[in-house]
Amino acid sequence: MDEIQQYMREKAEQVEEKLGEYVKEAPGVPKSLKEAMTYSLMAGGKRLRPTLVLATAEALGGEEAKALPFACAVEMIHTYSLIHDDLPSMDNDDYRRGRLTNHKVYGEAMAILAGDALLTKAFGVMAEGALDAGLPGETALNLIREGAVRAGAEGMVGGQVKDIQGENGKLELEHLQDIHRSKTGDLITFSVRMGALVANATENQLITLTGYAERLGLAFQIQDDVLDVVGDREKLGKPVGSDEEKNKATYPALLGLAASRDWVRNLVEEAKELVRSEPGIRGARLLAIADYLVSRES
Ligand code: GRG
Repeated sequence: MDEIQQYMREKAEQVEEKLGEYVKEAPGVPKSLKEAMTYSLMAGGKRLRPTLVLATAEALGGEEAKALPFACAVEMIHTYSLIHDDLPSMDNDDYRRGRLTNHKVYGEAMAILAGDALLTKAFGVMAEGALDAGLPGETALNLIREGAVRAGAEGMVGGQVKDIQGENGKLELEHLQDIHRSKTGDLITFSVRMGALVANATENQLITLTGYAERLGLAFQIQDDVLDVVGDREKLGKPVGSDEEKNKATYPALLGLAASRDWVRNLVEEAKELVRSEPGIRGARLLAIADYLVSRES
């Protein structure tokens, strides 16, 4: 395992330990709800978003302990979005992170409520984290407000709505990018910005790191589409350029596989160049995470 994978595993373990504490020490929570929340929260996953919070804070010399609650909060928001995305009324998926989806185990009502509870908890955790870290009141409020915008109707939820409305048809590139900017990009950008804000980033550093995160978010999504197409071809034996492949709203369907891969590489190079060019960022880990995104297989 190379250094960055080792680093990501370590960060994932740290986050998981803290997440476990958050759900365990929850007095007054019905046992069944706690179980459903814990089931999805502790189901593994890459923990990319929390790792970005921690790596960004670290790159600016921030204290990891202060960033950890924010890392956990974004993973709670992400997990809620996955639980709801899998519901029968949305993607109707049976498996997620290698195990049965939340609603398959606990029923639809409990899955909806577990997602609701995780989303709400995330905002409590951010507020608590800001108090414990002694963040200036204005910084804390701005951060929490940004979370509401990026996770909500103007961000991830809005992106999901646009995605649902655009389903079953080929979209223009601009439209596809617009969906992903909010559906997946906003939470990734928020992760990096939280790490930066907790570590007292300067205005210029914040702008630069936002640019890094936006490129990373798009690269992540394109790469996800590429992996999907390659997986369908290799594992399911679907033919290259099948109608099904061409009619999906994905980057490979619009641009072809080679051009999609080139785009990912270019975005990652741009993201890395931004980090390298900004004074005061010790960004080796951020560069390595960007590289990992291009090389990841799942
Ligand atoms: C239901 C409000 C609401 C929003 C859902 C994020 C999302 C929005 C849906 C997930 C569906 C999906 C496959 C989106 C593409 C982005 C993506 C690859 C998400 C999965 O994130 P990973 O790969 O998952 O980081 P792990 O399991 O590793 O955390």
